[in-house]
Amino acid sequence: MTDTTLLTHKHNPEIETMPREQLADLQLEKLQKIVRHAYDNVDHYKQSFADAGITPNDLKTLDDYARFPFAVKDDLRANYPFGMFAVPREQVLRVHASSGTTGKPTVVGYTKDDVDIWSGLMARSMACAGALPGDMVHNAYGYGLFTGGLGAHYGAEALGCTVTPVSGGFTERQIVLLEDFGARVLCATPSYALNLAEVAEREGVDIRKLPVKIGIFGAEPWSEAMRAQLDERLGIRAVDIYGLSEIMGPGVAAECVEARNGLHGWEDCFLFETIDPETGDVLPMGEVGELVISTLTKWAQPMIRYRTRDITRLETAPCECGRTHLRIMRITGRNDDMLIIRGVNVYPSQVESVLLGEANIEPHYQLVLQREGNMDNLTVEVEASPDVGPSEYDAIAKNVVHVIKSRIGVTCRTIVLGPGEVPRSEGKAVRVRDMRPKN
Ligand code: DLL
Repeated sequence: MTDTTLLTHKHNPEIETMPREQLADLQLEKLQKIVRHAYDNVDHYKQSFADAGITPNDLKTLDDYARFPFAVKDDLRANYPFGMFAVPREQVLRVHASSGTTGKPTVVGYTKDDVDIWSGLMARSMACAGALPGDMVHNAYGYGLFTGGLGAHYGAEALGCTVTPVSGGFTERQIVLLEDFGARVLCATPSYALNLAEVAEREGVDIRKLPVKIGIFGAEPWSEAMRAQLDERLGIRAVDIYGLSEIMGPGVAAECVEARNGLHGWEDCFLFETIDPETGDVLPMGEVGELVISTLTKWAQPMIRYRTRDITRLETAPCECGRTHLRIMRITGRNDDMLIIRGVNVYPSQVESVLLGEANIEPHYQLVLQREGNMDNLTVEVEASPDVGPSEYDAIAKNVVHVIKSRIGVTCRTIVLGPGEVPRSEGKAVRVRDMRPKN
């Protein structure tokens, strides 16, 4: 059944449907400019290009680009706080930062033009995901140093929406605002959206009957099984959005609500590659590897071949929505989130897909890693549904151990917790508790 209210509005129709050859020409032209800007203004790039024996003059075709060095998160840390800026600090209108688990945060800066381009791309992404000018947008991404809150806020305004800047937390109040303001679009992390659904159920509010129709969810890995849960429990179309602060923030790529099959990466503003994470070699289109992104328009802090650590594959086949920009297929996880349990590679999102298909448990979980002797052991903590009693927990645990072994190939222990006992998320969910000694 096609719901015509879900056909998307194209925010920049000419750009979004530009023939791919024309897009490639545009990319080369912009890339040459930004590479030159980075080289001339950032010591880090001057040095890393010199180490690679290359200068901006060597960039004559897009194929030449594979010879340019990568940038990584540690380069931002090493140049903390403003050493990667390519313009005087006075021209930087805004900074954001991401904390990470260790060490100094990584700082990112934006000129006025950068903020305008970001807002435009975020408006385009939200429209692609099904938002329309005039919509009421409930923005539950966190406001502050995190790019989610302000990124979605400026994007929604640029699209011509009315924004409620609720940020994360105070979940009961969020339900009241959703009811009273009648938002059609909900922006949140998928784990927080699930938390909202659960609290609404507890408060006796049927979110499915509210005007909210579109969920624009990202900032953390999530699975198709989670999408099915969110569609069902919120009565919406849950759509994936991707981005990272080092590159811009949310709005680097977004799914179209028509196909919901991979995120259109905006190639007029970014260049996407996938590489073999071990060798750094560029992979042929369509092969799974680490996503590498270059900014084509970011003046305050250009990123040249930034290694995102995110694992995915790129797809250039035409999409039913008519947009020509490539698709970043669902991000399964990050290199550094990958758990290696007795030689088996496991991403938390794989465990999520398995767990969400099982009866008698809720879609909340955490993976706990412990070292015993020389062995790493994985314990999966799941939460029982309210309608099953503790006498059934043992059978549930045995079943979870069995499905994880048979579907992922890894042996784990399982602990079944009672209703509400797995911590709920207000932003990015914590999926892994690593209790192994730090060397
Ligand atoms: O999470 C920006 C963002 C805000 C994206 C709101 C979407 C919505 P960071 O905090 O720098 O920025 O984290 C970036 O989060 O490298 C991925 O590992 C992960 N991530 C972001 N979106 C997705 C997604 C924001 N849709 C890091 N699927 C990225 C999977 C995602 N992982």
